[in-house]
Amino acid sequence: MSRTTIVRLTLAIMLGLSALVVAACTQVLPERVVMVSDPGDATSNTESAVAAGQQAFEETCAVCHTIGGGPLVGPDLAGIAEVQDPDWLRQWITDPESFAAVDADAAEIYTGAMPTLGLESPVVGEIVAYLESTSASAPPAAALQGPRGLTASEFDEAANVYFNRCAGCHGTLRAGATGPSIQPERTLEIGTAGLTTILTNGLPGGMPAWGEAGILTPQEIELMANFVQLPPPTPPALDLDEITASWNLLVPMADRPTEPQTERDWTNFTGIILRDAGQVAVMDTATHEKVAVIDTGFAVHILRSSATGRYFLAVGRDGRVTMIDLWTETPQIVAQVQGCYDARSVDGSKFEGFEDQYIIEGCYWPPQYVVYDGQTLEPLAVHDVLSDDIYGDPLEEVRVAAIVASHFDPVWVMGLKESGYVGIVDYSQPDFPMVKKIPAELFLHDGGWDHTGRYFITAANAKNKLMVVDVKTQELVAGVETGDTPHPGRGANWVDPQFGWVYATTHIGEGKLTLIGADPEGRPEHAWQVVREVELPGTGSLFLKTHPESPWVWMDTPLSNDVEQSHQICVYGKESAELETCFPAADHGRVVHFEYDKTGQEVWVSVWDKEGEIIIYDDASLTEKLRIIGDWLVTPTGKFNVYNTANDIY
Ligand code: DHE
Repeated sequence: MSRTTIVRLTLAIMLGLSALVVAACTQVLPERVVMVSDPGDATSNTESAVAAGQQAFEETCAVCHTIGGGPLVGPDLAGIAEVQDPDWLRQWITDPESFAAVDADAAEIYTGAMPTLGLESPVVGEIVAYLESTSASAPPAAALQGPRGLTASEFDEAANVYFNRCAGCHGTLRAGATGPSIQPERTLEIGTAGLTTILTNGLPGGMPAWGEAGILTPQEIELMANFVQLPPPTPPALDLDEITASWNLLVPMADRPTEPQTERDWTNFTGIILRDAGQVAVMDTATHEKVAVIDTGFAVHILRSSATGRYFLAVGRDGRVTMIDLWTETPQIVAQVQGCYDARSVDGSKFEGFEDQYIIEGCYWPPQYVVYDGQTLEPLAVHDVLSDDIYGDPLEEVRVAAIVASHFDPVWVMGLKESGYVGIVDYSQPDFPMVKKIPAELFLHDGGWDHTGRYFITAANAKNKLMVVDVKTQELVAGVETGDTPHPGRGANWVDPQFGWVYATTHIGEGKLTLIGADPEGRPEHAWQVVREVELPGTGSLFLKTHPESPWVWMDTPLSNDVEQSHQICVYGKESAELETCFPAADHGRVVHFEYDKTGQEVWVSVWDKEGEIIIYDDASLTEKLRIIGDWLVTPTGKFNVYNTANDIY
């Protein structure tokens, strides 16, 4: 095999690999890296150009590449100019995507992982000059700098930052899922300097620019660059006795009202998560009035409504479940419990005869689910979910992702992220066992029901697919490739004029709304296949939402690299089957997540910011009705209407 072929193959493999491992992470994304440099005599291969090119390389390219230090996210580029001429390199570095469209060599290695960095032409020239000065046979660059020892308090501080900022994407044990594995085998290869650059500037594909965004200080970045090269601490287990010890029944059943004490239509209340305040605001949706702001604890992630709608169930990233009673004159907490150290999902029992009887919490850590009494949150059972993945690879961490409650069977259905199984828990059986594990795909994240409530549709982020599970037969029926990192939230269901019932998702990694056929009985020829793809301006979409009474589908792009796009809302017309409009909804924060009122006439959207807002739109005319602002609206994210959430209307 010629050296050219070897280098090309290495490039192809490494870039392909990086596309996989640099999966998107649903938090703050880096701004595009733009080099600021004095162009000087840039195009000539002079010493000063080489020196400037080396500096530019270290500031920009060294995030993914080394010269003589071995592959990182991308290949080792020592001597690359011996196989690709300078003009080729210049075009590749300037705009790899456009170049791949016209050049066969570039097309062969282009996977989308190499970003367009927005470098000015003289800077590109300097980098090429530097690459030309390197040689494949040159002695390797200085050895990578490994981690320094951390004091016990530094280690604890780093573990805390890791939990808050990193664990959601990279996993508690750092084995990766939404983001790549960052266990020492990999991080030691990158070294302290490379990790510092990555943590500061982010990576294309979703790694946030923690430093650039001002979220982590340089000291914290230094700490984290060292911490992630050391073995991860072993997180503790949490057994039923410990969970029971955390249980706090604030209002026993005997002291609760037997009928609603409020004059308001509590079935139309909307709960708003005030993420960084650790609070939930309960709104009277009909009057737009704030009814209560309730302290629920650290970084509340989602709310779900119990089957009757009487209780809001909040789950925080500290694994705490909070039960809020909406029948009291003012909504109030009636019970709290901590079943996990880290969690994202909670739901109630919804099958007839079991309404409000049980509650399930899915843990990110430890790998387990916990079942509680549906009125008091008394812990009843805890079950381990750790297993090999669907391909037989052993795992040390399996996180419970989305959970949905069936309306037709006494079961909860859950995505088991790292293992790729969909688990079915039967709550009509003693001890609430997982009765079935259906192999689906890696790594399962969010999802919801189809329009009939028979099929659970969930995103397998790492494979760019929606997986469809028939909960009636307890079988996987399809895996549909939809685009780069589908993120449906709970998804959206409606009748398409040509294809009948469809289910839809937007994507984190590309600007696209994808509709799949979802009527296997009426339209089997389209079932579980992509029937429409609609281009959206901007990547980084997290949520879409519709309502049976609405002609529209609302979509956000809060994680777009483009600040303007992170402020926008896009609306798709169900009847026209076209993108109706995209418009800026705010001039600050990130515009995220939609919820309808009970009747489907209003849409509420959050401006996720310290100075947060809730914007209320008239759905029919797409016009703004009201903008709620106030000191109490700190980082509003998800919103959950009682009626829509209890009845799975989306
Ligand atoms: Fe979420 C749903 C996990 C980041 C807001 N989020 C979910 C679900 C999971 C999940 C598993 C499905 C729960 C269910 O249906 O039972 N989210 C994660 C993560 O692991 C991730 C990527 C990183 C993390 O560390 O948390 C993440 N999520 C975010 C955000 O950055 C958001 C925008 C704000 C936040 O709270 O951090 C966010 N996630 C939400 C919301 C939902 C959600 C609002 C519920 C959507 C719905 O309509 O039901």
